[in-house]
Amino acid sequence: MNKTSKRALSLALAAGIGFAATAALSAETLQDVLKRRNLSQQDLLAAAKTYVPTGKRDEFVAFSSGGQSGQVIVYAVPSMRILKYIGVFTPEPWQGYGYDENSKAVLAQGKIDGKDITWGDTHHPAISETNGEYDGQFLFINDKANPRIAVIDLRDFETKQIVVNPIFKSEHGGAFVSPNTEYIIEAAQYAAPLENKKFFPLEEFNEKYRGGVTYWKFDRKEGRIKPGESFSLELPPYSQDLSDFGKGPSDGWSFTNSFCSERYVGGIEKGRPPYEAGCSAKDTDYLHVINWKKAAEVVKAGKAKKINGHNVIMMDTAIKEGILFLVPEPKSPHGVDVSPDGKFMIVSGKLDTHVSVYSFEKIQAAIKAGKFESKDPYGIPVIGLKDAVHVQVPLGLGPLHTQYDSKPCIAYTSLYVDSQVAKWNYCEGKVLDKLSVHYNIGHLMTMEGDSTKPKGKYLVALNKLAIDRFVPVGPLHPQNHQLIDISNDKMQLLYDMPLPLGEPHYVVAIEATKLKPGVRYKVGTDSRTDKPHPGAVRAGEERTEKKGNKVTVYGTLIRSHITPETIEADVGDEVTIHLTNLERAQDETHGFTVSTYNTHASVEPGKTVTVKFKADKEGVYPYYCTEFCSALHLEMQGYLLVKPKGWKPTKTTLAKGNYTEADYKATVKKVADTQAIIDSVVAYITSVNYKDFPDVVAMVEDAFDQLGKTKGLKEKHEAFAAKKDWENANLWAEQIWQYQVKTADLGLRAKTYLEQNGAKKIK
Ligand code: K7E
Ligand code: CUA
Repeated sequence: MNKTSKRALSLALAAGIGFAATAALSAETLQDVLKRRNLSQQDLLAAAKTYVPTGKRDEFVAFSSGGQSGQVIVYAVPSMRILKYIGVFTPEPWQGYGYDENSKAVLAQGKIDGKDITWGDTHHPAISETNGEYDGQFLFINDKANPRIAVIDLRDFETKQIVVNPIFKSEHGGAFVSPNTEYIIEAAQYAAPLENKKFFPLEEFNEKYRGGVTYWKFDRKEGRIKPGESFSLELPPYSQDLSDFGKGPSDGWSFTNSFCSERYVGGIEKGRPPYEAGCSAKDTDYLHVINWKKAAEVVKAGKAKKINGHNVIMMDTAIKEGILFLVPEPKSPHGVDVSPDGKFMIVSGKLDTHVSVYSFEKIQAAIKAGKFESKDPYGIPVIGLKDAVHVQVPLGLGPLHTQYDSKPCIAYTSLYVDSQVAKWNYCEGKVLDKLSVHYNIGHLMTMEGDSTKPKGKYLVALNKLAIDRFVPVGPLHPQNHQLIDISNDKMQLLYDMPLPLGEPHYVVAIEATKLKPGVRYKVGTDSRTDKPHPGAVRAGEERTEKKGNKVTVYGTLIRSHITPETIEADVGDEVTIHLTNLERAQDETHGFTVSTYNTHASVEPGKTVTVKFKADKEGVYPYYCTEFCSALHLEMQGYLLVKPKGWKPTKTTLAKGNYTEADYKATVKKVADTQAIIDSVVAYITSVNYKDFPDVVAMVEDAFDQLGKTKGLKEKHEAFAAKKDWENANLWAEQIWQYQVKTADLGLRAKTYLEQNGAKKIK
């Protein structure tokens, strides 16, 4: 019997209720539940494999692309509980993303030709790597529609940077990182002229339209991409698809597959066969094999051309320098995935039943021997398929993407048309197991499954269609992420998770223990630049300045008040409000909004955020804290007073509350009673080994911090009482009580925590 049930028992006994009676009242056996809910033993097993009881945590954290939502979705494996949405390319009100000035500055980096682009088609997230292993420091994600890439810092899960690709009009083959995150790769999809705002008719497609691949230089120390040190390769106008970096023996090389090497231009409305026919007519397309380390040297040697201010290695240079090769791949391929040991590249043919396993060793041997079967129309040497392939394996209909197991040679490939996952051995070319999924799987993901050290255990199938899996919610269905147990020979389907926020193309998962996010910022930090915020102030330094038609507020937030509580402006003024959250306690976030001015800030402990607007409407506008932060959260409020031109006050005093001496005395008694409760809680906490619990130590610190704010208030209310000013005397005494309530709240939370986590008496 554990402690809690022992305690429950003793309470029950104390209350005079027999144990048997309690059991009869509450207990339904496992068998009863299985029967009532119509569950099988297999269901029970699946539930046991995914259930994470309260107080326990998941083993892996998954970062899913948010598809058309332009965001990232964070969920946990195996419970499949959603933990967070991260605003990336799209404004996200909860985080104030796009509603405060600091995050607006990040979104503004994603403007193209001066235009705001407030959505994104996110496809492939990538976690930063050290020696080919996930290190949990940064996350990158691409926007296919408007060729951009974003950097998210995993210390606070916030988007820090958006960079626009200077030469592409679309971008599908990113983000994938090199084994030490020196570069992030991004490949174009729809060929277009590389020079901005250049028009060429489709008749000049073969000559003037181009594809390409971009290598973004990442500065890990600064946590930002360096556009000036980044470069691209001009590629033929094939539809470059996905990419992957080599590792181990293939480190220094990258691989980008392609489709529509037919270079077909459609025109169904003019009676031409459509793109889908013209782009899949040939039996093979091309895998691009690129020596990126040498390409970086070619750029350093000044052999790149500047296009739109960006370094581009032109195809003829790439051919001359020996950094670009092609290998045929069957048929309308999708996905290229390098094996954990870096020896093989696996490519699926969407319209073929095979996957092709390319051998890096064979590719290198052909390059060294100068053994090419032909050249493509642009003069790029083509290595023969048989000179590059290790094995081709028939897996099923519509193979797309491949992920790896912790066991050597074991891979999992998604079969779109078959709606299955195939488990197979890529060294020997043998199919081992197949499992049906629901329905039409796109990507799939194993734990750290594209790193050098996959963790095995679980696989998530990212199904494009859900059809009948969930309670219907109208014609637009959620996506279905299915969790699969891969720890045994046979795969077992465990769980269906609806993902109702866009089409997540890809997801990556990392061991939860590798993530080390903070719980607070250094006081006064601009979280979007990671630098001190110029508008930050400490307690007691709050002020409002007015210069001409500019009102600037340097304010603070702490349970449960906003300083200042009134902001005055004349109509037409530009109002800038800097707010610093002075809390140090974990999870004590305050929000801020002003009625009808379309602003919102999420101000986590230590953060400073700015909201700014033109007070162009005279009137009275409440502002308030938007996070339920404390018992008196609803009172965390103030007024923005926008005065009409030439307005003069006629009444100069505020209404009084008519408090009496009796009210004052009642409040003073309430304060004394509450102090007695606090004292008893403190006595308990200090009687046990609370210092062994860091979370409790933080709560105790915070509690004393709250209590410390009552300093001087007793003298204040007593001085007003001596003058018989019962209003001020009573309200200042009430303020003491407010701090006491917060102290008691924290103290009780700490006490409960200690009781539930086995604190021991020390005296
Ligand atoms: Cu949907 Cu990776 Cu964009 Cu395949 S891609 S499914
Ligand atoms: Cu602060 Cu609600």
